[in-house]
Amino acid sequence: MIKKFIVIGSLISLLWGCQETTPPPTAIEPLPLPKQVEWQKMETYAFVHFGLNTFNDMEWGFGNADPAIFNPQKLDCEQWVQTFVNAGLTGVILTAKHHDGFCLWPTKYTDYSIKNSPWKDGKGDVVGELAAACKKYGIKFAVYLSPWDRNHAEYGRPEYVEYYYNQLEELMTTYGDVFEVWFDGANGGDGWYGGANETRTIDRKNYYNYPRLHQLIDSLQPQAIIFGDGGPGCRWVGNEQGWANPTNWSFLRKDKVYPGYEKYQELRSGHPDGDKWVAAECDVSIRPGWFYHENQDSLVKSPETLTDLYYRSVGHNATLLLNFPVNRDGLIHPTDSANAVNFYNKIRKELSVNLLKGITPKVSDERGKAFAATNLTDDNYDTYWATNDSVVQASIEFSFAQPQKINRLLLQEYIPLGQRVSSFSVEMWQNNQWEPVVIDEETTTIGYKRILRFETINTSKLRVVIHEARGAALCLNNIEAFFAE
Ligand code: FUL
Repeated sequence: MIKKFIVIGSLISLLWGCQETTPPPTAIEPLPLPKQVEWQKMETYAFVHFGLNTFNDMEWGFGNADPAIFNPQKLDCEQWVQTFVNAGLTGVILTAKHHDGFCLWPTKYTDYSIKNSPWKDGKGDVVGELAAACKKYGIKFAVYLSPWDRNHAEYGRPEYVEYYYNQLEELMTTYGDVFEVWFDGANGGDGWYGGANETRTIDRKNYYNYPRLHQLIDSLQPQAIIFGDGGPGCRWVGNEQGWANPTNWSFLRKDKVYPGYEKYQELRSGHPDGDKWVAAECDVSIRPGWFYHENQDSLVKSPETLTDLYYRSVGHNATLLLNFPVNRDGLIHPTDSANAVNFYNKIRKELSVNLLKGITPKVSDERGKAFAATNLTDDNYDTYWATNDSVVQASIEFSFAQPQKINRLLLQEYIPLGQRVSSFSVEMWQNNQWEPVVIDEETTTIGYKRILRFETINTSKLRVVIHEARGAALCLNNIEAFFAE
């Protein structure tokens, strides 16, 4: 008898052991680098446009404005950063140099900088002050260094490219870690160019020797994500309004998308057959302009508009880069801070009580204990539910003790193993049967994060049905549902 128990016992532990060692699903390329996953988790972060344009009431300075006009009386980078922290923004990207060529740090490579402004008698450093404020308040810091330079006499010639590399190197070695480096796509055209006052066009694909630039950044700041129209770290989303398409793959086709690429559809949706991982970043200004203009004080985006953009950026598998035009005093205008903070509070309120927390969903397939359905609701990013190989259609069903009002659903794929889902739907239990939840956008991709908004339903059961996916198995790490009043 005892022997029998021992045999059964060892059989059980053998089976248990087998389950424990079920290997994870094979990763499906293209894959994000670990730093791209960390970057995407930042979700919302700030942009700051500030410089001579602020004092000239312009968007694109010609490159000939006198540095003497740069004289903010109350500049306080801590005020900016406190606003960002209160608005839930996890980092900030500063226009260290915009197209007019004026530098917000005392670079040794040109006189066209704050060194020659009256601000702090030419001894100030906006880049340094902002980097220090970010450190103090615990958010990340990054820079925008415009490739186009309408001030520089050599712009368009090889000499300017060397100058540009020197500036970049200076920034990358003086101010500590940056999380991103932003390369703008607007390049070449008319400008001051040291007095030549003419139009200069460049070959946008080759002039800057981007591969060399990328190597420089990788060697000095290996954790930094490089932004560009075609990446390589993250991509422009093809509009400056702060939204991505609901169908949004984090892939692009290698070498097909380059600075100045004009197929916006591909930037907005990625490419399902892309072979490199370049997730989208949605940039938008809280005001109509990127730079401060007093006549836009009444045109600051409302918390409601920003909330809508959040759902269409972060909720569409992208990040949201929200710009603050710092004013002539050197401060973020009170309306901008109030709206940004109220936006954050609104999002937090809408997504505060996760109705699925701790519920173990009933799933149609499960890869074994390490990949159990409980991983979908355990609040741990790195545990995920997975299906067995060759199972890409599955249902995930949640039952509630009492009917629940629901109007938001948040889904996440475990992207370290790739982005897979290409079609899914949501259903509710109504009149003793499953009925579709009406969602007025495509339910195709999920990616790092997808958030759906829909008319309030009242149901005792909710299920997500996955119809199609790339690769041989499904890997989702999180599902949440909310009722936003
Ligand atoms: C654009 C620039 O031309 C704008 O001035 C702004 O910096 C925006 C973020 O990118 O391409």
